[in-house]
Amino acid sequence: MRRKLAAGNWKMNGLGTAQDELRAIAATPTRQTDLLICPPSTLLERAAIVASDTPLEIGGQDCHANPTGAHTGDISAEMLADCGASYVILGHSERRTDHNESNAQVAAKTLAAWTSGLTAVVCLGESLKERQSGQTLDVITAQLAGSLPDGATGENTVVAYEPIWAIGTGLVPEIAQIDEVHTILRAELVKRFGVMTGDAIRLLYGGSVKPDNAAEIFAVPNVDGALVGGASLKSHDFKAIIDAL
Ligand code: G2H
Repeated sequence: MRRKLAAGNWKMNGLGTAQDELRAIAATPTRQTDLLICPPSTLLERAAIVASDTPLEIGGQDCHANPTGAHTGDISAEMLADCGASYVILGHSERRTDHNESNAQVAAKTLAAWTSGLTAVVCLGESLKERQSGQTLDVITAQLAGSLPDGATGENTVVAYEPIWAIGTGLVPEIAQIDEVHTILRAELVKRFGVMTGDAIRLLYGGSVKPDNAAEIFAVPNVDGALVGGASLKSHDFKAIIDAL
């Protein structure tokens, strides 16, 4: 039985005052649900202090594939772990677009995350053009195959399906479209990693998840939670999404 995961991706948002929102999120009663917030790296250490002795886990939003070195502005998986992170988001479409990240680079970063004991939240999703031209399933299966190294398990990996056209737009795929993609992703995971492992890897949906659409999305059988952007910045909204899980 896969545990549900409510994950917040704060992207490039959050100053010191955001600790109040974190405190409120950390105090949410969770039952069967794991809670994760990925703040900007400037807030990681403070977030880890707020989260200590609570069910809230903290994660990074990216890491370098190397453990150390001359890479100005980058952060290694080991540094994230040193700050108190236990997860890292990798291959988010904003990184694939803004920083030209390839599937191979995402796979290398995923290996680095595992080496440092972090759980990788590996993101994938099709563009609107790919959706409209009927390429969605080919695109997401290729991204899954290329972005996940051998050795993925239910402990070290979470996969997040985020259609690019649904990110921050308020647009959400039809439930049948989410179901179709998650069913294919589950089948691909089982085919590659075997039934036990393929069934254990959690599949999140991401892209304009809000309190008013969360319950319907979470009712899809292979949706094990959500990767939430805008609606994770306000504890009131994020709590409503957690409650829908
Ligand atoms: C998709 C999501 C968080 P939002 O990027 O990963 O953002 O919920 O704002 O669409």
